[in-house]
Amino acid sequence: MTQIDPLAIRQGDRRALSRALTLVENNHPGSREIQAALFPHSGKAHLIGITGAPGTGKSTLVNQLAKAFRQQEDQKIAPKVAIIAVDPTSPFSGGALLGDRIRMHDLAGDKGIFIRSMASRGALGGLAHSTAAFVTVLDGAGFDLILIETVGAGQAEVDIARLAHTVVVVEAPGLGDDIQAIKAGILEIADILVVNKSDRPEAENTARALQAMLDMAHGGGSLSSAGKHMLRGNAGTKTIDNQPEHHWKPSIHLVTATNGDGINQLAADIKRHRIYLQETGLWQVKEENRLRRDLDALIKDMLLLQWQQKIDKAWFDAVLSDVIARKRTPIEAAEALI
Ligand SMILES: Nc1nc2c(ncn2[C@@H]2O[C@H](COP(=O)(O)OP(=O)(O)O)[C@@H](O)[C@H]2O)c(=O)[nH]1
Ligand SMILES: [Mg+2]
Repeated sequence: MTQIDPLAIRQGDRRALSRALTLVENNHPGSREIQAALFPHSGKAHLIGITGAPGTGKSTLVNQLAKAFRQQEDQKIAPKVAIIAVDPTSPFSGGALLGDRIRMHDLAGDKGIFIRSMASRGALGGLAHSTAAFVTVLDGAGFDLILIETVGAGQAEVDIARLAHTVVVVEAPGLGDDIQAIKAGILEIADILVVNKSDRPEAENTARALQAMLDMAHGGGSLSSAGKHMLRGNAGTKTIDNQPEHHWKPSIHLVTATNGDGINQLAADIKRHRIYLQETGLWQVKEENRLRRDLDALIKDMLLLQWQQKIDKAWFDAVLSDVIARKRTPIEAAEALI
């Protein structure tokens, strides 16, 4: 096994970082050491989940957001931005999709942006688990913002979204019955909603339909369609100086990822959400919940593994046969086996 120096990773050695992520992705034993070395330095990054149906423009948007975060005017030092593109459909293990290759090229000139695709294939312990491990490494490596792009389809993606401090759900007009395609579950986890492709005429309708769904879900609020940047009520215009809001109201942003329209406002809103979380103490709560879930999941995995190693295979098969023959209920069987 090749040694990777965690210090080199912390000092910005991109090659070392890439290799570390490959070890993590393959669940290589060497990845444990790296995670252990970087974990104490993690817990600082703002984790931002970007989720939505394929083709809504997530990758294009993430690209633009990364650039916007690097260039925001109210900061002395440009933050370091990492992008994790989780693609459950990608057959290329660890490799980049064509589109991702193109955007890697696009962002290649900026050493403050690191981008990495992750395919689900070969991910031991599930996609959410590998994504969490990726996040630990990138966070510990000193990235200030970590954008996690994931297709908003199933439970795994919801789990990934739960990793994030801020969840951005992306919609776009003209993808069939798009509003119907948004499951209530995904709306529930959205901190910020984006209607991308606002260069298309149907975008306003998509935003309006989304707003109606939001109003049903959250109650109250009014639709303000002034300009391309729609915000629900006045939540977006309020500054969070000494009066933290206790209820975050998701706002809807109309953006055009291809030309950057609305991206700066979106970036600012994401930042505003981070401040909101920190000022209300929710940041810490989320952090604790996330680590607790991680720990629970690991304990479950480990206990199951230990138990599987001890159990008499023939006995297990006999009990399973009883269940199949409907002679025992699964609960009775599990109790007997444990
Ligand atoms: N018209 C228009 N097309 C866009 C916009 N953003 C992305 N696209 C296009 O939509 C397609 C899918 O984009 P991509 O970022 O790969 O979507 P993803 O599957 O959600 O990651 C590409 O052809 C993009 O060029 C936009 O704002 N307006
Ligand atoms: Mg994509």
